[in-house]
Amino acid sequence: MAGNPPTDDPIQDAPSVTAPQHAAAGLPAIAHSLRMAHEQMGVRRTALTLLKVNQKNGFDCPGCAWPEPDKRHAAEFCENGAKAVAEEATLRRVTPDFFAAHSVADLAGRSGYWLGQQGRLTHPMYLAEGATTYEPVTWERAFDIVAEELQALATPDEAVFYTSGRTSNEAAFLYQLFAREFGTNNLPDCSNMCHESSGSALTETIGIGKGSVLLDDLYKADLIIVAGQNPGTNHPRMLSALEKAKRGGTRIITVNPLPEAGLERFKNPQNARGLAAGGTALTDLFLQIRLGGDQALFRLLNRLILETEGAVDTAFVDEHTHGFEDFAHAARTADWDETLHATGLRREEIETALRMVLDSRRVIVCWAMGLTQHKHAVPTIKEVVNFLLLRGNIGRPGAGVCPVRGHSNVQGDRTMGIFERPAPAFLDALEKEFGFTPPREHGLDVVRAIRALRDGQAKVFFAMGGNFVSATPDTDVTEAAVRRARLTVHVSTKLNRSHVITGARALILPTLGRTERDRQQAGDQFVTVEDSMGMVHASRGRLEPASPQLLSEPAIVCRLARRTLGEASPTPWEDFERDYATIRDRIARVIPGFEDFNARVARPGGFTLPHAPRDARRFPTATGKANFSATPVEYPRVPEGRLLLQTLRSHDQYNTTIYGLDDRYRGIKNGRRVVLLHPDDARERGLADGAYADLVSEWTDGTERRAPGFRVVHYPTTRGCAAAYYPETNVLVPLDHTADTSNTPASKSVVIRLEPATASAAASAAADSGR
Ligand SMILES: Nc1nc2c(c(=O)[nH]1)N[C@H]1C(S)=C(S)[C@@H](COP(=O)(O)OP(=O)(O)OC[C@H]3O[C@@H](n4cnc5c(=O)[nH]c(N)nc54)[C@H](O)[C@@H]3O)O[C@H]1N2
Ligand SMILES: Nc1nc2c(c(=O)[nH]1)N[C@H]1C(S)=C(S)[C@@H](COP(=O)(O)OP(=O)(O)OC[C@H]3O[C@@H](n4cnc5c(=O)[nH]c(N)nc54)[C@H](O)[C@@H]3O)O[C@H]1N2
Ligand SMILES: [Mo]
Repeated sequence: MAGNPPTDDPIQDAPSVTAPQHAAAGLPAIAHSLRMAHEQMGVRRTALTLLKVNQKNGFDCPGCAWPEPDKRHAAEFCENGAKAVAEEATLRRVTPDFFAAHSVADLAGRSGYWLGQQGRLTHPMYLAEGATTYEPVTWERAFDIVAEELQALATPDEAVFYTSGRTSNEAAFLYQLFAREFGTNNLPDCSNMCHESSGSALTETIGIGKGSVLLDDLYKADLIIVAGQNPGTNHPRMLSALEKAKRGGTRIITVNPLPEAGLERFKNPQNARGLAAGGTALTDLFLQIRLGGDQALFRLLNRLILETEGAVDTAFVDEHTHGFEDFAHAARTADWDETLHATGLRREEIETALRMVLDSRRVIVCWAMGLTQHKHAVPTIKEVVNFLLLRGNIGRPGAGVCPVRGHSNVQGDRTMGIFERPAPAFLDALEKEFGFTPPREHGLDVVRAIRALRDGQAKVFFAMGGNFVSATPDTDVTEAAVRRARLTVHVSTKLNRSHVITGARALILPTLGRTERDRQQAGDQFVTVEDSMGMVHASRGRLEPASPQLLSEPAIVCRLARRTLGEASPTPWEDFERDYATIRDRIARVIPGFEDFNARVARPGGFTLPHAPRDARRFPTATGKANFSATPVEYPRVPEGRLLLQTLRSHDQYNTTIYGLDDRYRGIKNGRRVVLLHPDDARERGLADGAYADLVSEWTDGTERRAPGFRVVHYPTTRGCAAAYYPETNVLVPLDHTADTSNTPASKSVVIRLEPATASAAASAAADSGR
């Protein structure tokens, strides 16, 4: 039997702390994932479900976007993939009775953890204007309400259509088609908060906003640099790939303010070496950088490469690149002392790294949120590209850029046109295929959408998945903004805070998850996804849906489109709902690389999308070459007595979904309101390990934001750099604190001061439990 959801809430946030671990996975990971799976699904369903994850005839893990190896294990999942599956395949249910028993105000006082643990949504629910509880509603009435509000808008640009990254290619393609036929490019997505900076930097420099390596390249690399990423928690299957690379002789440099256990040593639960013996040490060189110091680090490496006789691949630079001279001048004149100070490293460490780079013919740089969520994230990633271009490390085996994506189909959603700034060629193709005129003006990204809601310029907020109010910055501002909407609509699998911070009217539309059977008139359907390396493959759910009322995401879009656009729409929405193969036929005609989509995706394992720099050293940029960038080095300046805070994930969460209250590898148990501080930074402030402090962020306009009652943990982080979990700390991130160009919230670089706690930890957890 599965266990019951927790009844006590506000949660007792009472963290207990032991020393951080130095290895990830191993037997405890298996035990932990099975325990969580059994709690949610019971024993039988656990066995049935987990064996289907990431198999060629199974479903794509709803966890991360890391690709599957060609030769699969019987259990091709990881501890955190198992938790993601258990969350979705849980036997717990949120029924109309549940909503009758809990008013919206009651639910708004609960923690995100408690809300998520209540189980799967079973019925479409409606909150009428002025009502205090959600009531069940028919699908027909629900679509009428949305259509009514959309048609009442002064312009289509008063609607916002948000997407989270789990949505399949088919659903995403239909959703953007609907939004554009309706008349707006307001298609913000979670990518705006995630790898937007990577997309911006890569498009400008190599001509395509995606990574240039395949899984096999990792095994061929001489050196892999993992910067700003914690794969032990967020991409655990990447550790198997790094282990395999290591055993073939690859060396690894890790760049991170925190010593992350998974990168130190990996005990692969899929082999005897990992289970019985000590596992594999992964990192050869750990560069414990200051937050935001990565551009400076790569600039110094670049300067040293330029100063080393014969180190530059001049043949590649001459033939394939543009802007070398300007860049080389900027790098050669980089001020050593200041740039070194920005990294927080010693010169010897950088020289050691340089020797490893010069010893390596093939180099890959992997990165995630530690690089993308800074004010100068785009120049930072451009400097990484400079570094790779210098030695010809793009467009040959074992070398390249590897931005490691988050959500399992976030990359595919972009490919399908979920983007507020679509390329003209994409809109031309839509116009030609579907015979309507898509809007050309750029739409709103996440931060701009919040401003538009705040200022009354957006009135209908529709979300295809995700948890908008908890994932976005500046919680108080964002919640107030969303409350100004006429209508908020969420297509969701599980209850979350965005369902209870509503516009005047609100709808919850419950949908199928990846694990579930999707039956339509033409028979059982599958959907497709694209992983972080541009591989497209099918995903087929097998479980009976959580409730007979659920509609699939494609069906929801098709019905809403028919109801809203009416007879005038030239699009065969009914056919699309009946048979998803007809959607793929259209995708094949609109999106390059998807030719013959249905036939190619039927092959086991799917197919790889073309990538000009990777495949042919062709760079589809404005200059027709790969562009060097000569941007000035930036780094966060921290006023006297202040610290820089990064907001990150614990081991027991999936973004805003909290699986549990432990962060095992970091030695934290039973609580999330912790702040990790360097012991000297803590002592200077008179804060013993176990003391409680408020985090107060200071913004340039003089405003302050407070997150009360965090337990201080003395932790081996870089001096001056603190860390605490998101989403609890989103209240501290100002809406206007974003990356240049990409407009991504700079969630890894928030200036804070610490103050002795104003209330006891339990009281502040309770006060703040709604987050
Ligand atoms: N289990 C699980 N899996 C997930 C997710 C999840 O929440 N849970 N989320 C998914 C999503 S959407 C995403 S985007 C990814 C996120 O994957 P990650 O990017 O690994 O996630 P974060 O926890 O934000 O970790 C950021 C890492 O960068 C480091 N870092 C922070 N700032 C800096 C810096 O300035 N420089 C350097 N060099 N390092 C820095 C931090 O110490 C930390 O190790 O994971 C995906 N997979
Ligand atoms: N401070 C700070 N803020 C951050 C970050 C950070 O590092 N620090 N990270 C940012 C990043 S990288 C990201 S990607 C965003 C994440 O932002 P989002 O993608 O908006 O948030 P999630 O928590 O992933 O969304 C979880 C919800 O998705 C719904 N869901 C799950 N599966 C499905 C499905 O199959 N279909 C549908 N329709 N719904 C589903 C469930 O209802 C669940 O409650 O947060 C960002 N915010
Ligand atoms: Mo993400």
